[in-house]
Amino acid sequence: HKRNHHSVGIIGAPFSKGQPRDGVEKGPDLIRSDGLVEKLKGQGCSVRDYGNLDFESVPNDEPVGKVKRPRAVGRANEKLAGAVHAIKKDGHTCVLLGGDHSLAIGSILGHAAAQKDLCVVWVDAHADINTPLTSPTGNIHGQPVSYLLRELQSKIPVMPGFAWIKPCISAQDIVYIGLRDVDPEEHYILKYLGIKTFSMTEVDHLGIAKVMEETCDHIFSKVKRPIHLSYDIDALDPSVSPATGTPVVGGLTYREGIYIAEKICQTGLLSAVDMVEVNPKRGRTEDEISSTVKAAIDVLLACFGRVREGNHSLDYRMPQP
Ligand code: EXY
Ligand code: MN
Ligand code: MN
Ligand code: MN
Repeated sequence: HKRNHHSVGIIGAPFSKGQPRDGVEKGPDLIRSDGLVEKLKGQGCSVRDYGNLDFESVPNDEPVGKVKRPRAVGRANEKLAGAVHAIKKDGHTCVLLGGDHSLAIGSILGHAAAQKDLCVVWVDAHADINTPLTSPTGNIHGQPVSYLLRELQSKIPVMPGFAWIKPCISAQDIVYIGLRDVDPEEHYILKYLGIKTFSMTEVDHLGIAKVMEETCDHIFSKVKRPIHLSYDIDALDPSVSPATGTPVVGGLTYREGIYIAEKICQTGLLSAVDMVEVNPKRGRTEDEISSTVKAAIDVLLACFGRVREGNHSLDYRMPQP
């Protein structure tokens, strides 16, 4: 089976300053401690764990307009972009363990630096496409897509820590799945740019199988290209993954969440994955934390060849009586 011959490079980013809630920086170690590396190896992947990035604190990181902690977020992402670029140069599919979703800035820019013509599948309850000027909260985890899109470049003010950022994707290169909490300004941007979105309404209407078919039709409309999967655990319903900073009712079921990852894996074009917003401090019980971590790990395992029908090795022979 070629299917499971994935070479995976894991980078942890224990970073939380793209949003105000403590605990999301514990995501990488929590996901590792539940056996991610061992489980990936157990399903036939080769895995290199590049460890965690270490982010220096940034003094005097005053807001710029509404935007909170721009210098810390900018620098953390610059560092992450370098790490992701290096992991791609080493030939791996890159797995970013977050941390909050502001990290998609560095993850996608680092990926794009190594890999021309990538496309993005953004799985999230939220669109994360506010500009610094439309953001209702100033939290950068609600803004990463705005920095990445060429079409929005003229709407982005100059900010300290962000000078290195050059947009690397166009509006037609991103598809959203799972949306159900979109700000009015974000909705305007999505419509104005004609971005392909599958909100929970489309998931209900079409079913997840058709959503994935149409997602692939959209991203591969011209040519097959590498995929960056940016997976916010809050895309799943809070009954599955409650331990996250901004849970929203009415989300993807566990099965829909896994199906997305299985289908992306089947394309053979998965080139990088972000798994973000797992926050143990937002779980009210141990069960809420472990259910969230398990969902995150199961999505990642499905990204790298795990299938629910089960599998067996080619040289298996039944025991003779
Ligand atoms: N749209 C809101 C904002 O911009 O602050 C909420 C964003 C939540 C973002 C979460 C991580 O996906
Ligand atoms: Mn997000
Ligand atoms: Mn979200
Ligand atoms: Mn197999």
